[in-house]
Amino acid sequence: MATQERIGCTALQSKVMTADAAAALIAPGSTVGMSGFTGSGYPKAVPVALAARMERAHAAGDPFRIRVWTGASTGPELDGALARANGVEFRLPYNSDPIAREKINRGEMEYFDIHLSQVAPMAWQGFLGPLDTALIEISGIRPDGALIPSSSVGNNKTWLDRASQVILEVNRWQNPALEGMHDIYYGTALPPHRKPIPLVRPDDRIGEPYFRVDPAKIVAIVETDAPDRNLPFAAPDQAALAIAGHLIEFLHHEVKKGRLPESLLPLQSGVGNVANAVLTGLVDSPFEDMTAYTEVIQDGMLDLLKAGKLRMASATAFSLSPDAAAALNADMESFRHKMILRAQEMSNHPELIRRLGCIAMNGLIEADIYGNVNSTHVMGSAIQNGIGGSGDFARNAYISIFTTPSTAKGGKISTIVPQASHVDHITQDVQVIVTEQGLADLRGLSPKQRAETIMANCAHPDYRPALQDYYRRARIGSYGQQSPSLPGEALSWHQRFMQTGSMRG
Ligand code: 0RQ
Repeated sequence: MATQERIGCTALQSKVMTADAAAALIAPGSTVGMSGFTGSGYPKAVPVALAARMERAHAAGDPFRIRVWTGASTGPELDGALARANGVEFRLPYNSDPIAREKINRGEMEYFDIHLSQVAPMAWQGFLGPLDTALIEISGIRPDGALIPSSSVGNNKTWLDRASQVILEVNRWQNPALEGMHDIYYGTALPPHRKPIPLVRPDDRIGEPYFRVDPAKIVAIVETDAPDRNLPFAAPDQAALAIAGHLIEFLHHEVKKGRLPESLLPLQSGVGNVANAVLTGLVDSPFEDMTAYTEVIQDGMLDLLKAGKLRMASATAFSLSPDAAAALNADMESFRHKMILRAQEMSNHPELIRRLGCIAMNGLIEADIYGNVNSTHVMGSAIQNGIGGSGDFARNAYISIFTTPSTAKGGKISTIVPQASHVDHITQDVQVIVTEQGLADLRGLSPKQRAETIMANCAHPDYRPALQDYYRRARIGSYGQQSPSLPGEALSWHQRFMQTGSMRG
């Protein structure tokens, strides 16, 4: 009975099997394209069964590892389980799973970290190799065989098109009212056949609500009933509230100057607690009729939708705390027409971000005094998560904003440093930096003007004198005076941290 409810296509009902039986169809050494984006819509049963199979194989002396492609981060039942089983030889893109992170940083897993908008086009270009299996969570199958997406879209369309075989997880936990919320655009192509994408407002629907799939490729369907797993957001601390305050004041100022309309421009908000605090802060702002063209809909976006401040939100996935996910599920009908989920190559498309004029707001690990931003590597060599969509948005946004507390690790690290130990976003892609200390509007400034503004407005007072001392000496001793630097000394702050556990020395 339940099977017929969610799997409307009778011809496909004979493909229903257990997760163990489906996992047995995945070959060692093969490449699997998984659904999943920030803890939403990832397969929850087959990866666990596959991990158990890998552990049995390893115990018997048979190496069993696969290559994993996803949308972005997933959940513990996928990245955590496979990494724990030592079952991933290669992974792309964005990862936030702590076990996988540890394996990557120990050199036991290869990790290809790319802009999220580029994953699907690169898969089509072919240099990543063939895709053997698509393992995709959906919320149902229609009588005509079309697939109803679940709580993330990610790269699912591409995996379904490219894979030799398809395994589906039909998750009954996903709300049936998700049907109709998605917009799957089938008009993409590789050059020289690319055409302009006909989307001019965040609200535009340009595709269809379902995934197409060749039914002959479906080798297994597994039924599940398991929740998405995203972590709860921490209540915003003083630093997050101060950052939100500075940022909202800046947006006011831009409206007053006539550089932004009163409804602002489509918002993009990155991951994490600070990003969520900024969104929550906008609930009490005077801005009305706002829109979001972003990657993920997090708790703060729901608050804005509920408050009627946000007219609509376009994204590729939900990234909701368990409480917010339950609230959304309980009230899906009233939210449904205000949200659109698209493939990540659309939600993050440079052409669309540039056309719409998004206001991009992303977190960082460290920024240097010139405004080069490191979003990914701790001490220049250990991956934290990945570049995610931050580059897609930062380079193409109308205003590119980065937010961070001015210190990390209880004050032992200054997030403003003489030279970034790794650069993801060059100075040209970084227009505004905000810490709890203040905001640096870097637009139209030369490198030296940027350095003075960042040190004065963003650095923590405990580190400001040392930064200013370094800069003063660089103004004298540097080889050139466009971006004064003392290369021998610039990374000494990181060395000091690695030797003593603090940048203070
Ligand atoms: O680690 O929890 O072990 O202490 O980094 O830092 O302060 O909790 O900040 O959650 O906002 O994440 C850049 C990682 C910030 C995130 C980053 C340590 C810090 C802590 C997290 P602990 P916070 P956030 C679109 C946008 C790239 C992808 C992106 C990110 C941990 O924003 O992944 O922008 N961005 N996507 O202690 C050493 C420093 C540090 C540091 C912070 N300078 N040195 N450790 N940490 N600064 C969305 C998607 O793409 C899906």
